[in-house]
Amino acid sequence: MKDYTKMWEEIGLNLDAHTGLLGVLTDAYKSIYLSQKDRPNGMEYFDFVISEVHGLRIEEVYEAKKERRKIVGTFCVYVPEEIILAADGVCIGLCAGAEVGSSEAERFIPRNTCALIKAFMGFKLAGLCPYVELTDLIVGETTCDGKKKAYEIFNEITKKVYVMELPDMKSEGDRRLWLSEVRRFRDKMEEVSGKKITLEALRKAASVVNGKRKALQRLSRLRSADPSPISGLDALLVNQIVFYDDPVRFTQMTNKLCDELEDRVKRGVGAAERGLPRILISGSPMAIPNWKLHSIIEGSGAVVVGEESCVGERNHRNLLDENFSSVDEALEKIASRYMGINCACFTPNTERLDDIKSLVDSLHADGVIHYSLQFCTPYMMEAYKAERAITNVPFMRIETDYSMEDIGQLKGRVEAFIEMVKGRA
Ligand code: BJ8
Repeated sequence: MKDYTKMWEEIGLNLDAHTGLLGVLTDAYKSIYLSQKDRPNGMEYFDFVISEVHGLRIEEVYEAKKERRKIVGTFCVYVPEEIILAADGVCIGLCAGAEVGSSEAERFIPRNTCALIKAFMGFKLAGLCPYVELTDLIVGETTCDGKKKAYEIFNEITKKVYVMELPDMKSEGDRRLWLSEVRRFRDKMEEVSGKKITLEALRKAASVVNGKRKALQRLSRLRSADPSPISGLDALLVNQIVFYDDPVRFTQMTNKLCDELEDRVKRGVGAAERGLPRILISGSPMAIPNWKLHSIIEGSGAVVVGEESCVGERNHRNLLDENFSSVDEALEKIASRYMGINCACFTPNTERLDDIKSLVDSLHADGVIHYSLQFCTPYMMEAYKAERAITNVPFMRIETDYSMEDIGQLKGRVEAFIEMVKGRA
């Protein structure tokens, strides 16, 4: 790997801690990812992206910043990427998937906060996220209470946070509120970038972002085959990388991977044997490098065939209707597309239960593991309804965090669950 020390210094990272973090990440990647057998060749690109996660991509974003493009960081799939791209911005999902800087974070937020919030605070406070340092704007949202309140503190620390108000329900009034928030965000992006968002720019952005979604939908459909042509770990990685890779290149490389997977499906070639128990994971998002649950499940003789999660289906399930002929109409379509994301922060949220059921059917899942990050109240609570909704296949709830302390206990539970799934076959 090229020496990026000078760039990291310029960006203001904590160099020693950062080197340590990259070392841990590289070791984890080798043992979890590179040890897998029968991986598609198309994963080489994604391996490369990971090897350059704090290198080449940072360099690209840094270059974009020097060219005066605005760098916008996000933590939620509710933030409309199309508006950021239409203002010639770069949209980046910020680091939030590893147990980093927890003690620093706990000086500002309670110990019993979900790992994702603790991580985004921790990455910043420990000087370990190059992306957050490069941002001109960080866009938060009023989803769960933890995020809402954490953004207030995050703004004190970074002075760059802008919050979109997401309603709790989906009535007509709520939809109007959300549309007004989408318009306000358009105004904000125009102000930050100094560029007018035009119809033409929105059309182009819509096509780029839909391109990514279509490629991911294709990947998702291919996982319905038995044997699955790709491991759950690899598919998860693609769904994580979409949040920070260059969008056009990402789409090309994901489609190339899918071409190869299509061929594998035709030839009956899989990343795992035919007939292995097929598991759908549903619940809280798994930000990179959170590979914990997939690695336990796939190390226990099953294959993960889908993620009903924001790092997964909820991110790409709905396309934006590109049939608009004015900026205002585009904003209406954007608002309505994003309102169709069924996050547990909404009440009631029966649509999510329908999504889980439909994924069990379309992906031919033999079991559902409901995954909640500890202290993630929306998903921990909604697990009750999800369990009652899924009546045709076994269902198990798991609550965990990013630490490795409970690995032994989780393995025991997952193995017992997989045995039960096999027993029903
Ligand atoms: S649309 S799931 S990305 S809010 S894990 S911080 S919910 S306590 S991340 Fe999410 Fe947007 Fe919803 Fe998706 Fe809170 Fe839960 Fe933590 Fe969470």
